[in-house]
Amino acid sequence: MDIRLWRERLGPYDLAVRELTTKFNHLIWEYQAKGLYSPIESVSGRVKGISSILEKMQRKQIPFEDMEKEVEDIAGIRIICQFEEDIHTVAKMIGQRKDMQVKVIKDYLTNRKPSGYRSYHVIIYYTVEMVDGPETIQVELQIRTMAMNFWATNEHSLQYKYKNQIPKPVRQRLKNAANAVLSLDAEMSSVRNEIMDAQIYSQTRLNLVTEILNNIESLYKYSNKREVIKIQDEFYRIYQSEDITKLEEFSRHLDIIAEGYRAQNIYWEEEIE
Ligand code: 0O2
Repeated sequence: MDIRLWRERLGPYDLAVRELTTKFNHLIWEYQAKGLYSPIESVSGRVKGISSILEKMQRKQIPFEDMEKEVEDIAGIRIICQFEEDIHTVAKMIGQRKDMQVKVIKDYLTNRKPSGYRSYHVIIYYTVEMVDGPETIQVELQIRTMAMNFWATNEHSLQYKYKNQIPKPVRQRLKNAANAVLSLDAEMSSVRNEIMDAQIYSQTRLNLVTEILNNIESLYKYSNKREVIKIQDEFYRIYQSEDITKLEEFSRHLDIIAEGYRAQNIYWEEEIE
Protein backbone atom coordinates (compact mmCIF):
# COMPACT_ATOMS: atom_id res chain seq x y z
CA MET A 1 0.00 0.00 0.00
CA ASP A 2 1.20 3.51 -0.87
CA ILE A 3 2.54 5.38 2.20
CA ARG A 4 0.09 8.27 1.55
CA LEU A 5 -2.80 5.79 1.67
CA TRP A 6 -1.45 4.40 4.95
CA ARG A 7 -1.52 7.88 6.41
CA GLU A 8 -5.04 8.47 5.18
CA ARG A 9 -6.23 5.11 6.55
CA LEU A 10 -4.73 5.83 9.95
CA GLY A 11 -6.44 9.27 10.13
CA PRO A 12 -9.62 8.06 11.88
CA TYR A 13 -7.51 6.05 14.36
CA ASP A 14 -5.48 9.12 15.19
CA LEU A 15 -8.66 11.13 15.82
CA ALA A 16 -10.15 8.32 17.93
CA VAL A 17 -7.03 8.20 20.13
CA ARG A 18 -7.14 11.97 20.63
CA GLU A 19 -10.86 12.00 21.41
CA LEU A 20 -10.80 9.02 23.76
CA THR A 21 -7.74 10.29 25.66
CA THR A 22 -9.55 13.59 26.18
CA LYS A 23 -12.77 11.85 27.25
CA PHE A 24 -11.09 9.62 29.84
CA ASN A 25 -8.97 12.49 31.14
CA HIS A 26 -12.12 14.52 31.48
CA LEU A 27 -13.61 11.79 33.67
CA ILE A 28 -10.60 12.07 36.02
CA TRP A 29 -11.10 15.83 36.15
CA GLU A 30 -14.84 15.44 36.85
CA TYR A 31 -14.21 13.04 39.75
CA GLN A 32 -11.62 15.40 41.22
CA ALA A 33 -13.81 18.49 40.80
CA LYS A 34 -16.58 16.70 42.70
CA GLY A 35 -14.14 15.72 45.45
CA LEU A 36 -14.64 12.04 44.59
CA TYR A 37 -12.13 9.23 44.26
CA SER A 38 -11.27 8.61 40.59
CA PRO A 39 -11.06 4.94 39.53
CA ILE A 40 -8.85 6.14 36.67
CA GLU A 41 -5.35 7.22 37.63
CA SER A 42 -4.03 8.20 34.20
CA VAL A 43 -4.65 7.70 30.49
CA SER A 44 -2.43 7.48 27.45
CA GLY A 45 -2.97 6.51 23.85
CA ARG A 46 -1.16 5.70 20.65
CA VAL A 47 -1.72 4.74 17.04
CA LYS A 48 0.20 1.58 16.20
CA GLY A 49 3.19 2.26 13.97
CA ILE A 50 3.00 1.05 10.38
CA SER A 51 5.89 -1.40 10.83
CA SER A 52 4.25 -2.84 13.93
CA ILE A 53 0.95 -3.30 12.04
CA LEU A 54 2.81 -5.02 9.20
CA GLU A 55 4.68 -7.25 11.64
CA LYS A 56 1.40 -8.34 13.28
CA MET A 57 -0.26 -8.98 9.89
CA GLN A 58 2.68 -11.10 8.83
CA ARG A 59 2.74 -13.04 12.12
CA LYS A 60 -1.00 -13.71 11.98
CA GLN A 61 -1.14 -14.09 8.19
CA ILE A 62 -3.71 -11.35 7.80
CA PRO A 63 -4.32 -10.19 4.20
CA PHE A 64 -4.26 -6.43 3.52
CA GLU A 65 -8.00 -6.20 2.86
CA ASP A 66 -8.68 -7.58 6.36
CA MET A 67 -6.25 -5.30 8.20
CA GLU A 68 -8.84 -3.06 9.86
CA LYS A 69 -11.06 -5.98 10.80
CA GLU A 70 -8.35 -8.27 12.13
CA VAL A 71 -5.84 -5.89 13.72
CA GLU A 72 -7.92 -4.73 16.65
CA ASP A 73 -5.30 -2.55 18.31
CA ILE A 74 -4.40 -0.06 15.55
CA ALA A 75 -5.80 2.51 17.99
CA GLY A 76 -4.88 1.76 21.59
CA ILE A 77 -5.81 3.48 24.84
CA ARG A 78 -4.16 2.56 28.10
CA ILE A 79 -6.12 3.27 31.25
CA ILE A 80 -4.13 2.98 34.46
CA CYS A 81 -5.90 2.34 37.77
CA GLN A 82 -4.61 2.32 41.32
CA PHE A 83 -6.39 -0.84 42.42
CA GLU A 84 -7.56 -4.00 40.71
CA GLU A 85 -11.15 -3.27 41.88
CA ASP A 86 -11.05 -0.03 39.88
CA ILE A 87 -10.46 -1.97 36.67
CA HIS A 88 -13.94 -3.49 36.98
CA THR A 89 -15.50 -0.11 37.79
CA VAL A 90 -13.93 1.36 34.65
CA ALA A 91 -14.96 -1.64 32.52
CA LYS A 92 -18.56 -1.29 33.74
CA MET A 93 -18.51 2.42 32.96
CA ILE A 94 -17.29 1.69 29.41
CA GLY A 95 -20.05 -0.89 28.95
CA GLN A 96 -22.71 1.70 29.86
CA ARG A 97 -21.49 4.46 27.55
CA LYS A 98 -23.47 5.38 24.45
CA ASP A 99 -20.39 6.43 22.45
CA MET A 100 -18.56 3.09 22.81
CA GLN A 101 -19.88 -0.28 21.74
CA VAL A 102 -18.13 -3.27 23.27
CA LYS A 103 -17.09 -5.88 20.69
CA VAL A 104 -15.17 -8.27 22.91
CA ILE A 105 -13.55 -8.48 26.34
CA LYS A 106 -10.18 -10.19 26.83
CA ASP A 107 -9.82 -10.79 30.54
CA TYR A 108 -6.16 -11.51 31.20
CA LEU A 109 -6.76 -10.93 34.93
CA THR A 110 -8.76 -14.12 35.29
CA ASN A 111 -6.80 -15.87 32.56
CA ARG A 112 -3.30 -14.57 32.82
CA LYS A 113 -1.06 -15.21 29.80
CA PRO A 114 1.70 -17.86 30.06
CA SER A 115 4.23 -14.97 30.03
CA GLY A 116 2.69 -13.69 33.29
CA TYR A 117 0.92 -10.79 31.51
CA ARG A 118 -2.13 -9.45 33.34
CA SER A 119 -4.44 -6.76 32.01
CA TYR A 120 -8.09 -6.28 31.07
CA HIS A 121 -8.70 -5.54 27.39
CA VAL A 122 -11.93 -4.21 25.95
CA ILE A 123 -12.20 -3.91 22.19
CA ILE A 124 -14.78 -1.31 21.27
CA TYR A 125 -16.36 0.09 18.15
CA TYR A 126 -16.03 3.86 18.14
CA THR A 127 -17.32 6.36 15.60
CA VAL A 128 -15.37 9.45 14.51
CA GLU A 129 -16.62 12.21 12.26
CA MET A 130 -14.27 12.72 9.33
CA VAL A 131 -14.51 15.16 6.38
CA ASP A 132 -16.18 12.42 4.32
CA GLY A 133 -18.61 11.46 7.08
CA PRO A 134 -18.71 9.12 10.08
CA GLU A 135 -16.33 6.18 10.33
CA THR A 136 -16.69 3.37 12.83
CA ILE A 137 -13.39 1.78 13.79
CA GLN A 138 -12.08 -0.60 16.46
CA VAL A 139 -10.12 0.62 19.46
CA GLU A 140 -8.36 -1.50 22.06
CA LEU A 141 -8.73 -0.27 25.63
CA GLN A 142 -6.13 -1.79 27.96
CA ILE A 143 -7.12 -1.38 31.60
CA ARG A 144 -4.56 -2.33 34.24
CA THR A 145 -3.08 -1.28 37.56
CA MET A 146 0.13 0.72 37.93
CA ALA A 147 1.91 -2.42 39.11
CA MET A 148 0.65 -4.47 36.15
CA ASN A 149 1.75 -1.68 33.83
CA PHE A 150 5.22 -1.60 35.38
CA TRP A 151 5.58 -5.32 34.70
CA ALA A 152 4.14 -5.18 31.15
CA THR A 153 6.33 -2.23 30.13
CA ASN A 154 9.51 -3.97 31.28
CA GLU A 155 8.54 -7.29 29.78
CA HIS A 156 7.67 -5.58 26.49
CA SER A 157 11.16 -4.03 26.37
CA LEU A 158 12.73 -7.44 26.92
CA GLN A 159 10.55 -8.99 24.21
CA TYR A 160 11.82 -6.29 21.88
CA LYS A 161 15.43 -6.82 22.95
CA TYR A 162 15.29 -10.60 22.53
CA LYS A 163 13.00 -10.45 19.46
CA ASN A 164 10.29 -12.43 21.29
CA GLN A 165 12.80 -15.17 22.25
CA ILE A 166 13.38 -14.26 25.90
CA PRO A 167 15.93 -16.71 27.42
CA LYS A 168 14.48 -19.19 29.92
CA PRO A 169 16.21 -17.77 33.08
CA VAL A 170 14.97 -14.25 32.23
CA ARG A 171 11.48 -15.63 31.56
CA GLN A 172 11.53 -17.30 34.96
CA ARG A 173 12.51 -14.03 36.64
CA LEU A 174 9.69 -12.28 34.84
CA LYS A 175 7.27 -14.91 36.12
CA ASN A 176 8.55 -14.34 39.65
CA ALA A 177 8.09 -10.62 39.16
CA ALA A 178 4.54 -11.25 37.87
CA ASN A 179 3.76 -13.15 41.07
CA ALA A 180 5.17 -10.27 43.11
CA VAL A 181 2.90 -7.86 41.20
CA LEU A 182 -0.06 -10.09 42.00
CA SER A 183 0.64 -9.98 45.73
CA LEU A 184 1.49 -6.26 45.64
CA ASP A 185 -1.91 -5.49 44.08
CA ALA A 186 -3.63 -7.73 46.64
CA GLU A 187 -1.80 -6.00 49.54
CA MET A 188 -2.70 -2.56 48.19
CA SER A 189 -6.34 -3.62 47.79
CA SER A 190 -6.43 -4.58 51.46
CA VAL A 191 -5.69 -0.96 52.43
CA ARG A 192 -7.71 0.48 49.53
CA ASN A 193 -10.35 2.13 51.73
CA GLU A 194 -7.75 3.93 53.80
CA ILE A 195 -5.85 5.11 50.73
CA MET A 196 -9.09 6.26 49.07
CA ASP A 197 -10.14 8.18 52.22
CA ALA A 198 -6.76 9.90 52.34
CA GLN A 199 -6.98 10.89 48.68
CA ILE A 200 -10.57 12.12 48.96
CA TYR A 201 -9.54 14.16 52.02
CA SER A 202 -6.67 15.88 50.25
CA GLN A 203 -8.73 16.48 47.08
CA THR A 204 -11.61 17.99 49.10
CA ARG A 205 -9.14 20.22 50.95
CA LEU A 206 -7.55 21.29 47.66
CA ASN A 207 -10.97 22.10 46.12
CA LEU A 208 -12.01 24.08 49.22
CA VAL A 209 -8.77 26.09 49.34
CA THR A 210 -9.08 26.88 45.61
CA GLU A 211 -12.67 28.07 46.09
CA ILE A 212 -11.73 30.18 49.12
CA LEU A 213 -8.80 31.80 47.30
CA ASN A 214 -11.01 32.58 44.29
CA ASN A 215 -13.53 34.25 46.59
CA ILE A 216 -10.84 36.25 48.42
CA GLU A 217 -9.49 37.36 45.05
CA SER A 218 -12.90 38.62 43.97
CA LEU A 219 -13.41 40.35 47.33
CA TYR A 220 -10.32 42.44 46.60
CA LYS A 221 -12.28 43.80 43.64
CA TYR A 222 -15.55 44.47 45.44
CA SER A 223 -14.83 45.01 49.14
CA ASN A 224 -12.48 47.30 51.12
CA LYS A 225 -8.91 46.14 51.59
CA ARG A 226 -8.95 46.18 55.42
CA GLU A 227 -11.87 43.80 55.53
CA VAL A 228 -10.30 41.41 53.01
CA ILE A 229 -7.06 41.31 55.01
CA LYS A 230 -9.09 40.36 58.08
CA ILE A 231 -10.77 37.55 56.12
CA GLN A 232 -7.41 36.45 54.76
CA ASP A 233 -5.89 36.25 58.27
CA GLU A 234 -8.86 34.21 59.42
CA PHE A 235 -8.33 31.86 56.47
CA TYR A 236 -4.62 31.36 57.33
CA ARG A 237 -5.57 30.55 60.91
CA ILE A 238 -8.12 27.90 59.89
CA TYR A 239 -5.85 26.57 57.14
CA GLN A 240 -3.04 25.97 59.64
CA SER A 241 -5.37 24.20 62.06
CA GLU A 242 -5.86 21.42 59.44
CA ASP A 243 -9.53 21.19 60.51
CA ILE A 244 -11.49 20.40 57.34
CA THR A 245 -14.90 20.96 58.98
CA LYS A 246 -13.89 24.50 59.96
CA LEU A 247 -12.51 25.04 56.46
CA GLU A 248 -15.88 23.94 54.98
CA GLU A 249 -17.77 26.28 57.33
CA PHE A 250 -15.45 29.15 56.49
CA SER A 251 -15.86 28.48 52.75
CA ARG A 252 -19.69 28.50 53.05
CA HIS A 253 -19.59 31.71 55.06
CA LEU A 254 -17.23 33.34 52.57
CA ASP A 255 -19.49 32.29 49.68
CA ILE A 256 -22.35 34.25 51.27
CA ILE A 257 -20.17 37.33 51.88
CA ALA A 258 -18.72 37.26 48.35
CA GLU A 259 -22.17 36.74 46.81
CA GLY A 260 -23.49 39.71 48.82
CA TYR A 261 -20.69 41.97 47.57
CA ARG A 262 -21.14 40.79 44.00
CA ALA A 263 -24.89 41.49 44.11
CA GLN A 264 -24.25 44.92 45.69
CA ASN A 265 -21.74 45.71 42.99
CA ILE A 266 -24.13 44.73 40.20
CA TYR A 267 -26.77 46.94 41.85
CA TRP A 268 -24.35 49.90 41.95
CA GLU A 269 -23.26 49.33 38.36
CA GLU A 270 -26.93 49.30 37.24
CA GLU A 271 -27.66 52.46 39.27
CA ILE A 272 -24.75 54.32 37.63
CA GLU A 273 -25.93 53.30 34.17
P1 0O2 B 1 2.20 -3.09 21.09
O1 0O2 B 1 3.61 -2.68 20.88
O2 0O2 B 1 1.79 -2.98 22.52
O3 0O2 B 1 1.27 -2.41 20.15
P2 0O2 B 1 -1.03 -10.71 20.08
O4 0O2 B 1 -1.26 -11.88 19.20
O5 0O2 B 1 -0.85 -11.08 21.55
O6 0O2 B 1 0.03 -9.77 19.61
P3 0O2 B 1 -3.87 -10.02 19.99
O7 0O2 B 1 -4.25 -11.44 19.97
O8 0O2 B 1 -4.40 -9.17 18.89
O9 0O2 B 1 -2.29 -9.81 20.01
O10 0O2 B 1 -4.38 -9.37 21.29
P4 0O2 B 1 -3.77 -9.38 22.73
O11 0O2 B 1 -3.17 -10.67 23.09
O12 0O2 B 1 -4.87 -8.88 23.58
O13 0O2 B 1 -2.58 -8.32 22.66
C1 0O2 B 1 -2.72 -7.02 22.28
C2 0O2 B 1 -1.73 -6.16 23.05
O14 0O2 B 1 -1.73 -6.55 24.43
C3 0O2 B 1 -0.29 -6.30 22.63
O15 0O2 B 1 0.00 -5.51 21.55
C4 0O2 B 1 0.42 -5.81 23.89
O16 0O2 B 1 0.36 -4.41 23.99
C5 0O2 B 1 -0.43 -6.41 24.98
N1 0O2 B 1 0.08 -7.75 25.33
C6 0O2 B 1 -0.48 -8.93 25.07
N2 0O2 B 1 0.25 -9.93 25.56
C7 0O2 B 1 1.31 -9.39 26.17
C8 0O2 B 1 2.43 -9.91 26.89
O17 0O2 B 1 2.61 -11.12 27.08
N3 0O2 B 1 3.34 -8.99 27.38
C9 0O2 B 1 3.20 -7.67 27.20
N4 0O2 B 1 4.12 -6.85 27.71
N5 0O2 B 1 2.14 -7.14 26.52
C10 0O2 B 1 1.21 -7.98 26.02
P5 0O2 B 1 1.26 -5.81 20.63
O18 0O2 B 1 0.78 -5.92 19.23
O19 0O2 B 1 2.04 -6.95 21.15
O20 0O2 B 1 2.22 -4.61 20.70
